Amino acid sequence: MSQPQRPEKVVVDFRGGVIKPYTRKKEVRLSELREYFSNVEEAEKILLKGKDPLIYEYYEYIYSEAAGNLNLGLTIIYPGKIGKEYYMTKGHFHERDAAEFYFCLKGRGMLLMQNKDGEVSVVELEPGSLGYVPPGWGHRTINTGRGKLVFFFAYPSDAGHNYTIIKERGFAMIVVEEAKAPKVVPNPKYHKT
Ligand code: M6P
Ligand code: ZN
Repeated sequence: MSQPQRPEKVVVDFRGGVIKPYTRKKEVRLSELREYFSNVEEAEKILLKGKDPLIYEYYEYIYSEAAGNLNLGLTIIYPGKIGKEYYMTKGHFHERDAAEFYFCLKGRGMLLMQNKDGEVSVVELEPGSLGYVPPGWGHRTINTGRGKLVFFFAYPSDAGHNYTIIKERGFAMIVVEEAKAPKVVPNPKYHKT
């Protein structure tokens, strides 16, 4: 029989934007994200100059991968744009019917969601707001502010991440700066099927 599981404590450092303890840290730089941005040429130009900016990083606390548990963590998206498009996460669907939430601690952003029929929904994030991703909705987070966007997340441990759908089709909408303000506009590169 497996060992009984023991409760644990995790602390969020509101100022530093890190959780303790964490079991995994991942940094995502432009080189890993180039084809996710609508202006790939602009991304290539930056990379050719020898720059590879850090777009986002996350700290995950994985207690156990076994069904019934929660994975939680903290994501920091840095401020910036590639062309007109704000820095953002790759975005993914869950493999199984599993929800997720994003609780914003710092900064300004948007949680962009899309279901398998291509229907889109946007939740604006500012400190104190919680974006709820229902099962079946792909999700991406975008930093539309001038400082870091920091949010806390939790999702079922057996949710699984599917990146292929977003990588191949993109999101129907993208978030760009227009007249100094964030605007959600149709993605010219979106493939519905
Ligand atoms: C949040 C969570 C993670 C996810 C990360 C980055 O922190 O949803 O599970 O990995 O965002 O998003 P992505 O994996 O789509 O780049
Ligand atoms: Zn997710």
